[in-house]
Amino acid sequence: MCTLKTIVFDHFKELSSKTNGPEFKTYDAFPPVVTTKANFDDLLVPADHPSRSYSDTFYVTSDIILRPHTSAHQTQLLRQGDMAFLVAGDCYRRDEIDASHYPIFHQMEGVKVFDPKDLSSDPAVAEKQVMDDLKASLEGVATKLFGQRNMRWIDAYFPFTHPSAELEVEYNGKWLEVLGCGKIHHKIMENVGLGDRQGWAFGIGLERLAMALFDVPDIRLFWSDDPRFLNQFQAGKITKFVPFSKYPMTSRDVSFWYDPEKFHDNDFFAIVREAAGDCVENVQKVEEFVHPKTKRCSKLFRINYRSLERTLQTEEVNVWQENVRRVLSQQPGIELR
Ligand code: FA5
Ligand code: MG
Repeated sequence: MCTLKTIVFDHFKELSSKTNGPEFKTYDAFPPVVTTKANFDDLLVPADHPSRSYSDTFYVTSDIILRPHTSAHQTQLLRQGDMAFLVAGDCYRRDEIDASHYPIFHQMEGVKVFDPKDLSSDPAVAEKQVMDDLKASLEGVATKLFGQRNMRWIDAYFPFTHPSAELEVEYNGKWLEVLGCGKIHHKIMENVGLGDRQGWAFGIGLERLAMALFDVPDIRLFWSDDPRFLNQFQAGKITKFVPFSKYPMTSRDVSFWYDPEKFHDNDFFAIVREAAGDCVENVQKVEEFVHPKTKRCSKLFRINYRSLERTLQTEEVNVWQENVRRVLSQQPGIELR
C-alpha cells in the first residue's frame, strides 16, 4: 500500500509542476475515528441514506464512527484553505464478502479547487472543463499504473459530487471498480466559504489498484503473513504476483427465518467475518423467499471456506460453521431452519 501511495502522491506532485497547477498537499496520518458530521452531514449525505446505518458503518458512539471513506476529511481541509490535497488512510466498512471487498481497506482522496480565472464564465463549459481535467488526471495515474489494461468510465451517484463517475479496470475477465469521483457539489463549496469556486474530488481504493497492478486475485492476500506472498514483493517495485496453488474449497449452507426490519445481509456478513475469520473466501446468497401463508422471510446463504495457506480440515470448518449458527441464532428475530 505504501508503494502505491508513494506512486500516486508523486504522480500528482509531478502533475502540478507540469501544469503550473496548485501544489498537492499530502496527508496520511489522520486518525480513522471521525464524526458523523464530517463524514455524512458536511458531505450532504441524506439522513436516511443506507451508508449511515449500523449495518454499513462501524459506530463508536452515536456520532463518532470509523471512517468508511477518506472523504471524511474533505470539508475540514477545504475550510482550512487547502486548494489541492491528497489524503491516504485506512477505511472501515461492513460490506459484502468476496475477492474484492474487505472490512478494512485503504483509500486515497484527491481534491483540486480551480482558480476562477482558469475556467470559462459559462457554467456548463466550466463544468466540462472540471470533469475533463479530473478524468485526464485520473486516466494519467491509471495508465501509468496499468499500461494497456482496458478501462471504462461509468456514470455514478454520490451525494457530495455532481456530476459523478466511477472508473473500472478489466481484471480477470471482469470489470473491477477502482475509484469514484466527480465535481464537488456547489452546496459544499458554499458551506466551506468557496461559493465562487469549482473543484473536483476522487476516492481511489488502494487494494483494488494493487490487485489489478500486481495481479493479486484475492483481497485477503494483503492481510496474509504467508512468506510465499510477502517475499514476492519489495518496497517501491511493481512485480507481478505468481499464484501459489489454490487449496480446495469447502462449502456449507445456512438458512434462517429473519425479520427484514431488524436483520440485513451485512449483519450476516459481519457475523461470518467474526465467527469464521479470514478462511471465508466468499458468501453467496442462494435463495430468498417470503412464505406465502405466514409472510415470514427466509434466506439461504452458502459460505465458501478456503484458506490461502493450507487445506482446511473438516473439523475446523465444522467449528466455524457452528459458531456462525450459534451467533446467528442469538440475533433478534432469527430462527435457524
Ligand atoms: C467512495 O467511498 C467515495 N468517497 C469516493 C468519492 C470521493 C467519490 C470523492 C466522489 C468524490 P465508493 O464507496 O465507491 O466511493 O468507494 C470508492 C472505492 O473504494 C471503490 O471504488 C473501491 O476501490 C474501494 N472500496 C470500497 N469498499 C471497499 C471494500 N469493502 N474493500 C476494498 N475496497 C473498497
Ligand atoms: Mg463505488
